[in-house]
Amino acid sequence: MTLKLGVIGCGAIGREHIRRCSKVLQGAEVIAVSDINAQGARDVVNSLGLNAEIYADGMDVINAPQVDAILVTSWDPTHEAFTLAAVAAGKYVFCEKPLAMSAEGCRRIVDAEMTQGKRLVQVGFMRPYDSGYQALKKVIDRGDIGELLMLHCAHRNQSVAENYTTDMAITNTLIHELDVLRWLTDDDYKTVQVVYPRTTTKSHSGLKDPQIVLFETQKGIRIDVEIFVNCSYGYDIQCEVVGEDGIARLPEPSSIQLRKEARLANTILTDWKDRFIDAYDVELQAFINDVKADRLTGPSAWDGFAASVAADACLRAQQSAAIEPVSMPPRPSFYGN
Ligand code: NAI
Ligand code: ISE
Repeated sequence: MTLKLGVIGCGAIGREHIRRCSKVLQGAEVIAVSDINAQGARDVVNSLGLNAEIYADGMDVINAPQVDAILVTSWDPTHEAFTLAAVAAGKYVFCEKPLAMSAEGCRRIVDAEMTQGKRLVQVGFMRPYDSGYQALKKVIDRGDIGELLMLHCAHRNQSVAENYTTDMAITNTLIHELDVLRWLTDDDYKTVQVVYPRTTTKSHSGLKDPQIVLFETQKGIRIDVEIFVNCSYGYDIQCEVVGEDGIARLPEPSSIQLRKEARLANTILTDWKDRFIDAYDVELQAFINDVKADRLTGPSAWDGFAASVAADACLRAQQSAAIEPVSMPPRPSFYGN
């Protein structure tokens, strides 16, 4: 059976996910789309030659009886309402990060899902599907570098739009690290502090950029994450894990090495779409396969909640300049151990 998908949000990642579900992946077709920018929705349907109905309201996509499962790829603040509606309709939903704008919002989704009695939500945290992060995790889990002591990480975007604000560095960007670093270290955050170096002249007014976020985990691992969203030179994700027996680094994306004019050069990617292109394919193929098997295994609503608990503490730390506690409640047995 072909899984019939409805997609809410036809912007940058919406178009990418619609393309991959329609042209690259197996077992699904996009039969319904919606965007508050109706022209954007029409453009994606026409450019891909899809036979998909265009709805004015995302809620109508969710409630359309012919739609089996939902992808939420609209702006961050809309995620909670669409995901709650999909869960209430008993439909599987893949929701892009962040799951909601606060831990409280994520908790409402967790509670709604538990009331339904089965996992219905997968969050679009794609890094655990990236081959580089998987290799790094394998090295850590095998004990090759011994007990973990420190992680040094960076999330750099070439530039961001004028509407990107200082708090979005946490809720929209760092949220990827908040998820993947919990997964890598198999640990939860205990405290967080945010410090600001001088701001780059390439930032727009009102955006403090870069920022450094400093964590201590429950096991006492220290993590520093640089978020630098106007770094100019490229899209660059770094992660170095320091253990007591050695150091492991996230591999660089492969690129041709060029020797020319007395220089040795590698290309640095500039766009998140290219950096994680394979990981997005794998995560959505896993979602499609899992929905067809009637059980989800990817990043859960609880993972979305855990990342948002840490994000809330980071937001407090941005304001207070103090070391803020991160209080993570115990995981319900519903979400496994
Ligand atoms: P975008 O601004 O390019 O696209 C968002 C689209 O959502 C726009 O076309 C907008 O008109 C539409 N929209 C907003 N509210 C809506 C509503 N109520 N109903 C229907 N459509 C609505 O943004 P982009 O970059 O595509 O991001 C979309 C979401 O995906 C964000 O939540 C973002 O955090 C997430 N994202 C995730 C990435 C990842 O690496 N996993 C990468 C980029 C974005
Ligand atoms: C964007 O929404 C993403 O999710 C990208 O992966 C991230 O690098 C970027 O900072 C966000 O704005």
